[in-house]
Amino acid sequence: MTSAQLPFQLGDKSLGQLDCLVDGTSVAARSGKRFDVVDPGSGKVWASCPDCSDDDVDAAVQSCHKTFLEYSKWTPRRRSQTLSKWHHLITDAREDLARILVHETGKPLAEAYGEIDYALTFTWWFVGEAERAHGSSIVSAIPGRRAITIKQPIGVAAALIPWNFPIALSLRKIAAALAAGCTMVVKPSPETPVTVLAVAQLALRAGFPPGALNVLTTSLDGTPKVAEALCLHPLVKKVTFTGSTRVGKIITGLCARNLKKATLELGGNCPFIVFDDASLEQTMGQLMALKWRHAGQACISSNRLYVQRGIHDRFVDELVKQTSKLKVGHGMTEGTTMGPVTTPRSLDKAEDMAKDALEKGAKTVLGTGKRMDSAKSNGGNFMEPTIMTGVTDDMIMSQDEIFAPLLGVSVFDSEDEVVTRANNTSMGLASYVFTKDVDRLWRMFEKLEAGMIGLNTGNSSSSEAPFGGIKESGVGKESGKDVAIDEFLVTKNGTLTVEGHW
Ligand SMILES: *[C@@H]1O[C@H](CO)[C@@H](O)[C@H](O)[C@H]1NC(C)=O
Ligand SMILES: *[C@@H]1O[C@H](CO)[C@@H](O)[C@H](O)[C@H]1NC(C)=O
Ligand SMILES: *[C@@H]1O[C@H](CO)[C@@H](O)[C@H](O)[C@H]1NC(C)=O
Ligand SMILES: CC(=O)N[C@H]1CO[C@H](CO)[C@@H](O)[C@@H]1O
Repeated sequence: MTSAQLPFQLGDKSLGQLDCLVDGTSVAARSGKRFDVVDPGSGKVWASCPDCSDDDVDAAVQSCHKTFLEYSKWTPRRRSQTLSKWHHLITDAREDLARILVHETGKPLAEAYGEIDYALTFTWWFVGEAERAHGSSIVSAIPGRRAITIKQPIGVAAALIPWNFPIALSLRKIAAALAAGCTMVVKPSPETPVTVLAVAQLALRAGFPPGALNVLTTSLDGTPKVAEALCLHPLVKKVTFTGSTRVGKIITGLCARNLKKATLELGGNCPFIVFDDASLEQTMGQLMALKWRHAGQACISSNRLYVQRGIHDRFVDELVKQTSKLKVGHGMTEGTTMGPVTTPRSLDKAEDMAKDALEKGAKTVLGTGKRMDSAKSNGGNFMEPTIMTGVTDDMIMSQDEIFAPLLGVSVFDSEDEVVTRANNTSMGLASYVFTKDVDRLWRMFEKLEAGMIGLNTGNSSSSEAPFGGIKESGVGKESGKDVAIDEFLVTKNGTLTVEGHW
């Protein structure tokens, strides 16, 4: 299939690139095999990409390594200027990228624009970071000794990108690596290869050298082998992964064999806590945007909703009222406010969770907890938003990430109780708390076990703030000053002996 046959028009046809990008050229898999890319909103195949295997990895890494030897010597200013060009080319391609994104992920067009705008905050951030990654000079405790640290790019990096925010999460990783002076092999998720190929094409056009950014696509079946070959390749010095905790542990194990540095952004199970004194209007606005965005498929989504008893009934009424206004449909259909889930696997999981909750005593107050029947779904992976009350901590939906338009409400009484319950998970990505009592807000900030705490907001991720979890939600940071670019740098310590008196 060529880009000429895409089911939508592209202003810039060269962005409909469907082959891998290695060393600045389009290449197929060595095996010649391809896999299908499916529109989650219609179930229709609309493109195909090379189904790479571990056989394809070495050439991509060697190309990155060869380019690294040159690119790492570019001045930070030149890297910064080229990143800035890339940023502007992506901005200009916003409409084309949004259309591709809708057909890969299923999200509504307005959300696709939202993701691109969010993604662009990262490219812009790393334009600035490139020139500000500095070492330091250190006065020693020992007479006549001085120490100086310098930071240098670590080498070829590999990035494994998920399907829920393919543009935002690829730009966040790629921009950091390129700013640091590293080159990178990217493996997009099998659901969303085309957006990643398009931004890589733009990087080449911006002036990054061939081999600075290589993209290998692969199917779901091919993914473990390609990921393993990237993690184990001796020339890959750094791995950055966003995905499930289960896979994150496998990646860590592979990297550990050669003590390779890894950044891991893993699962969530984030609590969203509403105290009696919260502003109903503010809290509801934030919850609606956070929970239903991309049909619940975000790692920082609200997974467990804890509402204090005094406000519980009013809160549920308002939540049901507002959620029932959502318009479920294809992401390109005018007026759609919630799309399908990206993969049919997500529907199976959500149905199992809803069934388990009902069996354990929860009540459905909106929706069915089941996929839409085929007469209505038109081939897409649709589920009407479903809300349940009486949800307890022993239900699967309280213990595992939901990643679907299913929301359970739990009631709580005291601050101590809700802290214990909120923290009682192996995860620690984000937590959200809503209250107008500033003392309590501060206490909750300190007590909740998560890497990111939303204080009267459900919208706390931004390029200037460090993004990353604690506990089993991950290791390392992906934005923010110094910390994110440091993930791609090594620090060297020079010690100097100074002789003579002055
Ligand atoms: C690094 O710098 C510190 C601080 O001056 C110094 O004490 C230490 O010996 C240095 N380490 C190496 C390995 O050079
Ligand atoms: C934590 O959760 C587990 C089930 O996941 C439960 O058995 C245990 O009682 C909970 N602990 C607290 C302190 O709530
Ligand atoms: C989060 O806040 C930013 C900045 O105000 C805004 O542009 C964006 O739309 C918000 N996102 C959501 C999901 O509410
Ligand atoms: C600060 C605080 O209260 N942390 C608690 C969070 O909850 C976990 C488990 O429920 C406790 O172990 C922590 O002490």
